[in-house]
Amino acid sequence: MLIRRPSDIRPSEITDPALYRERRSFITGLAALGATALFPLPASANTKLPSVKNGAYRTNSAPTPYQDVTTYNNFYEFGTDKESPAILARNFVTRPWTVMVDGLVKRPTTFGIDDLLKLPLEERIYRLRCVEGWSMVIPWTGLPLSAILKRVEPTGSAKFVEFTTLYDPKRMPGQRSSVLDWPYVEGLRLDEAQHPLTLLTLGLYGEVLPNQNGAPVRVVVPWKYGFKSAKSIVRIRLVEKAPLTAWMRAAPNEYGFFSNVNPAVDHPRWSQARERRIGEFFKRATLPFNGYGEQVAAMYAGMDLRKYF
Ligand SMILES: Nc1nc2c(c(=O)[nH]1)N[C@H]1C(S)=C(S)[C@@H](COP(=O)(O)O)O[C@H]1N2
Ligand SMILES: [Mo]
Repeated sequence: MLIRRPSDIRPSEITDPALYRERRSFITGLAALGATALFPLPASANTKLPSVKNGAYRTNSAPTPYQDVTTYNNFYEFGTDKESPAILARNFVTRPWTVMVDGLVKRPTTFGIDDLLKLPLEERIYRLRCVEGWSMVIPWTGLPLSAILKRVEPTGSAKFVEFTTLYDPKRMPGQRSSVLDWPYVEGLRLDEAQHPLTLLTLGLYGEVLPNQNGAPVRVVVPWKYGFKSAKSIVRIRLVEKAPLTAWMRAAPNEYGFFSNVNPAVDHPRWSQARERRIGEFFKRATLPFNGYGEQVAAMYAGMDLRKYF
């Protein structure tokens, strides 16, 4: 494999899933005592996913408990309330699965999911801030999207990247409702897609992605509102013009193409100044670019971020 690990990762930093599992076995213990109603368990334990910890991407905050990460979700293909995805995606089958990377590239390639899983993966702790005002801190496993983009060789006319979620109403019951114009489409400017923070994500908490979190593969773009991080993607297309995203189609005055986390620009129906970290009681101030400004602000130099919201 030609993709190399960044040189700053030492082998001693290999993830120890036992650390994460301690808490889960505690919960399992409680379940055995009859506390299942308080701590509903996932239907089955997911497969471990080996990775190397990339210490360059961590935070002082404790990760959001696995239980919250996997039971409080936005995934409209499996219902519009936060609890539905964990229930309705339980039996979602993610094999076989391919991701087609095409459009304005020299080498269009279809990646099989099991080949992606064999690449050298990293674990990075990212905060994810939902446009609705909550946030989580999650240890994600994946690889920089830039590594995949490099392999397909974007042509000079490629300016944007479009992500498309699977469309299959038989398997995704939420798609039988017209709450969105399916399939779910998202997009990034090419430089954003190539930014080292943008993670093609295959797992969390040292396991393959739970279905409700976008199995088997999604993107995570931590300086943007959560909806930019499209789940269960089947196609990544390099294009010349900014893709028309599912949310812009649904409500163009509420959701812009960029959707960088910005406490100074309110959503038309609510303030974006504060957020509730799931598991915490008090709200906290939302940071520009979700706290990743040092890494990403330069990409927007000179842009009016009120206009390009
Ligand atoms: N295909 C698809 N991707 C999606 C969504 C969706 O409804 N469909 N919801 C988005 C929103 S609004 C958020 S906040 C995040 C939530 O990711 P999580 O459930 O893993 O925390 O997924 C995003 N990706
Ligand atoms: Mo969201």
